[in-house]
Amino acid sequence: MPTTKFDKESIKTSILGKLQRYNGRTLADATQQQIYYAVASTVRDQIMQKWVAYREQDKNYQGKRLYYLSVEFLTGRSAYCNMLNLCSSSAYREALEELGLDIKKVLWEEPEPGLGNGGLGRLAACFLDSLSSLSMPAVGCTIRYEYGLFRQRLIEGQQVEMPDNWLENGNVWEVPAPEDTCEVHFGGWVEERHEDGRMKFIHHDYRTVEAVPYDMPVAGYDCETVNSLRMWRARSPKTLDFKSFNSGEYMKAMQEQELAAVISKVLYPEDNHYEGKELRLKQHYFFTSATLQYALKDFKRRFGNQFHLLPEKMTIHINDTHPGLAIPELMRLLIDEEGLGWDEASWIVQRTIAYTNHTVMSEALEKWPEQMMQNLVPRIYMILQEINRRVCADLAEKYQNGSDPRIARQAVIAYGMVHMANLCVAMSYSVNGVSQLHGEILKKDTFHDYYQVMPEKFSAITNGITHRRWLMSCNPQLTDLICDAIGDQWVREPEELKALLPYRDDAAFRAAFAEVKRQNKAYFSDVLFKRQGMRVDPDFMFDVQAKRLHEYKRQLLNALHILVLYNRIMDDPNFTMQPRVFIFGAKASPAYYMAKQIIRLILAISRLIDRSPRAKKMLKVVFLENYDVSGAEALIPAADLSEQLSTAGKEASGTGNMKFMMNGALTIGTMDGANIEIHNAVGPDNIYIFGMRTDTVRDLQQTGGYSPMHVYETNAELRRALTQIIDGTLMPENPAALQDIYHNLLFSDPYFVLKDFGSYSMAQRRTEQDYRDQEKWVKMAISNTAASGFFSSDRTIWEYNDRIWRIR
Ligand code: 26W
Repeated sequence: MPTTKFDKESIKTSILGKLQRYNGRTLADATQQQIYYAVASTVRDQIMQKWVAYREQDKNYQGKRLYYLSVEFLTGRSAYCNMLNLCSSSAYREALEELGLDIKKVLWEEPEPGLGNGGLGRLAACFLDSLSSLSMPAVGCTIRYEYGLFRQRLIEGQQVEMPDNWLENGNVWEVPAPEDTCEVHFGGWVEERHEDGRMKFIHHDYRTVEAVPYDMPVAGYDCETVNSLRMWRARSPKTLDFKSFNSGEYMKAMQEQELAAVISKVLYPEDNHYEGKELRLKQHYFFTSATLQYALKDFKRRFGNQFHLLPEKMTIHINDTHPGLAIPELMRLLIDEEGLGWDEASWIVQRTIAYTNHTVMSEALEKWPEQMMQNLVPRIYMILQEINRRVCADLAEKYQNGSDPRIARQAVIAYGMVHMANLCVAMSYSVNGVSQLHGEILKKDTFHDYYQVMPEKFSAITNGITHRRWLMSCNPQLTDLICDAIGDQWVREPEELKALLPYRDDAAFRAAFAEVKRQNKAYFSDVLFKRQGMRVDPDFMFDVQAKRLHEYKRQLLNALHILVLYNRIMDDPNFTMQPRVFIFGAKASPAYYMAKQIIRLILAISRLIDRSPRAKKMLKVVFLENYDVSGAEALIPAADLSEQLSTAGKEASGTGNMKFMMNGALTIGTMDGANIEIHNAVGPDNIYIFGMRTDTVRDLQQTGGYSPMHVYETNAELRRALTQIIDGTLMPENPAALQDIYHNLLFSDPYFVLKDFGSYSMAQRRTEQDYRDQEKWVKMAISNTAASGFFSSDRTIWEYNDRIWRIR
């Protein structure tokens, strides 16, 4: 490992100095929080030093810059990863130890920014870490939500949401950049005027919201690059905009002023489910407009009015369609503010914007009512109309038929709705899926019509995760073990982890590998105790499903299988099994009724098992409350088995699957998303694949030939488990409480839970047998870690750069 650049003595001195200056305290008198703040501030000092130098050099940068726009950046805590990337983590460890402090305890004080729901937001955070570590000039752009994703509590067997006031005690990592404050305009109306031989568009009576940027430094690993995550906060203008309001509307103006700040108040908790809330559209336009104004300002500083250079000097990458208004906004800025013509502006936009799709779930595709768009952003709406007119005209010409049904399917505006995905596909130069299968589905299904007319835009780039956070930072013992065995080349070239493969056959290495896993289990148990006063036995097998709660992810398959195991134990006094704890981590969207019911079911199963002295010797169900990045960092290194159960064709990629395999967990999963690529990387002997394949699912869906009742009638164990959902076994006090789950499975089962149950259950039998053979199991686990290098987001970022961005 690269040696530390900051010695422990100076670290100690600066920590004590900060406590004295900030708090007027000695170490002995300081609270844990004050200590955290002092420690983090010393790390920040180091980053600031680099940041200043990097920015200085960046002033003369003439190359391309990437703007990565995402409505979510789920960064997780920063302190430890920053130490790691500054190559000071061991110096800090030692320094804190010598001060009598436990580094883990101190860093536990850092509030976690929960500025994301799940996969999409966490991916953005991994990408930023890789971009900096690979020294690519990039800016992450998002909203500085005052409240992140809700905190989940489990009360009386149900999820309860609490506000996440993460900024309560300040945020050490952010630096405001008031000089880049800009205005975003909403509402009003647009005057069209002929002037100097061209059309001019003048926006009147708009409401102004100020966008104030806060930057978080993102230091690359052992390099000089420090990129920024720019988070925009909404603020009311300090003075009333008297030009926009006539005096009679003073009170109304005051009220609207109040409303401005609401825009960056809270992150929407929906994942893979779209609701057409106006405030959400405001959020999207707010941060997109602010970002593009800033990007254009930077471009003009570097290249003046040479707008034809724009595609060469910046890429605006939009993370799903949420920042898709970047397209009309860039048109607006170029036409209305810079005086370009439509054709010129559109030429630029179509070479500057790149789009990644992250889901094929139809209920997640964004569609905004035309009327809402027109009221909220009238000029943007006009541009969308013109884009739509031209897109449809082009298609009519291509199809040689103005009423070809494909035109309506591909239109940007149709049946009163603005279709964001169509806008993004039509106007960006690149459209990519996030795994190979997902890329194929986009071409075959989701964007089939577009693929026929512009195939060159489409590609697939398999997601990745930063091995710096998801191995080196969360699993330091395994990191040390790997380095002892194969050196540290893999740190820079993660695919070199494959050098571990021969160590499968080294008994001493296997023992050490198993010992690390055991310690991680014990550590997780401590964390669980700290978080919710529970413990788990590290001698149990850890079987983990951690991800957002969604029917397509099929936590139900797992839950029903646990019930079946419970019945086997209770029915047969001679039945034994390898003791196993099933650990769930999952937040349900507050308005997603079925997802919340599934949480109730899992908690009821947990209680049922705990009531039986015999069952609980072999079986336990733990629901990790408030699953977040920190929870994942403790849980994933402790997992033996990783549950990746989505209905084939539904999970675009998955990234949790990659984190588990990297930390030596085996996967039980369907041939879906990146599971397929994990299967290819580790080989069929090191993974448990079950269930229908995509084509079978599609056939069944299309023919409507699936009958869950038929499965119910033919599988007695499953029938019994299903009956227990409603017969009072699970909910003695309220047997009808979970009946909707029962009915949904029996009479609809849109995600084929019952259909795949038999196959899943057989695969679980194989995990049981293999786990009993510890030698075999550990060999398989090592193979997984050894094959995980491909899933580093460094590889993903190289691919984006190679095929889409071409930054350097
Ligand atoms: C507008 C409501 C909404 C909110 C979030 C719709 C869709 C989303 C996200 C696109 C959902 C999401 O996080 N998708 C996940 O993206 C990951 C990163 O690419 C993939 O690994 C997951 O498979 C995919 O579900």
